[in-house]
Amino acid sequence: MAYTRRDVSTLTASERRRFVDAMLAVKRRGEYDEFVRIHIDYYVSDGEGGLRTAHMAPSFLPWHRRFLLDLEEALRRVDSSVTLPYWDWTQDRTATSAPWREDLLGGNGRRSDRQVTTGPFAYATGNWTLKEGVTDGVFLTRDLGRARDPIELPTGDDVEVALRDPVYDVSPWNSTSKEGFRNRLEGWGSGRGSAAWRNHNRVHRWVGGAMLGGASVNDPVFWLHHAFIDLLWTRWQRRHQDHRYLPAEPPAPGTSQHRRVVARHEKLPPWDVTPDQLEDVGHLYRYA
Ligand code: CU1
Ligand code: CU1
Repeated sequence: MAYTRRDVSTLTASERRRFVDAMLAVKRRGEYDEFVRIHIDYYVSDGEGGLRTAHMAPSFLPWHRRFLLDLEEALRRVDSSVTLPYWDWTQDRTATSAPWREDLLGGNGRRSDRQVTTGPFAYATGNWTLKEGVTDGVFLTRDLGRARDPIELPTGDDVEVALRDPVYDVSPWNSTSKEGFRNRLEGWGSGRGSAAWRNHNRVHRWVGGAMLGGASVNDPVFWLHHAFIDLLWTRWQRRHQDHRYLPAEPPAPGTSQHRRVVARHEKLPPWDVTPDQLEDVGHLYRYA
């Protein structure tokens, strides 16, 4: 039977504890750092050659959908009552909102070195030492709201701009795609400074610290953020039922995106699954 993913602000004290305990168990078993490693390995940008699957590409949404399912499966092997909560950052918008509770993800990083020193993922607990990263830092860092150069989380209106677009994605299927739901949600904009960071990208910026860059999985809020992104995809699908994942066919040989993006019926590495197979997951889970 399908299980339910809940808004993090509605979890009970015991649900929060079970989620945290399962995360710590997955970390202790060494599985968590494999997720960090996979995300780093698949952090390929437009400027690099080769196939892009996780970011700056149409498969941004199905890639993360499958990635979340793998982590959730690991959590549920520890405790079958656990599901991934989601963080609705259009509602929970401050550095003391639901995700940042002491008994959930802990709070902001301290001033001097941005080290997270509160909650279950603080370095001093000994339970959350970073092993995989793009830097050698061993402790989790956050800079909620970016103290030195403040930015705001995306609003409901910002999300609406993305949800309103009936077309899933458009050529050139990368970070420069000006239209389409995928990039409006992934959030590669044009222009300088923080205006260029929209929706999904802007949230990574707002959290700061470990959430910047390829090793963002080191902050457990990664999963809560991407669960909300995944929920928004289901809302878009419900609103535009005649529209589907694009491209339906691989870009033709000789065009710039040939072999650079995954079409609807092509395999989505590192899994043996296609975007088509990941469009309907209602038999696995639903959102409350
Ligand atoms: Cu990602
Ligand atoms: Cu992300």
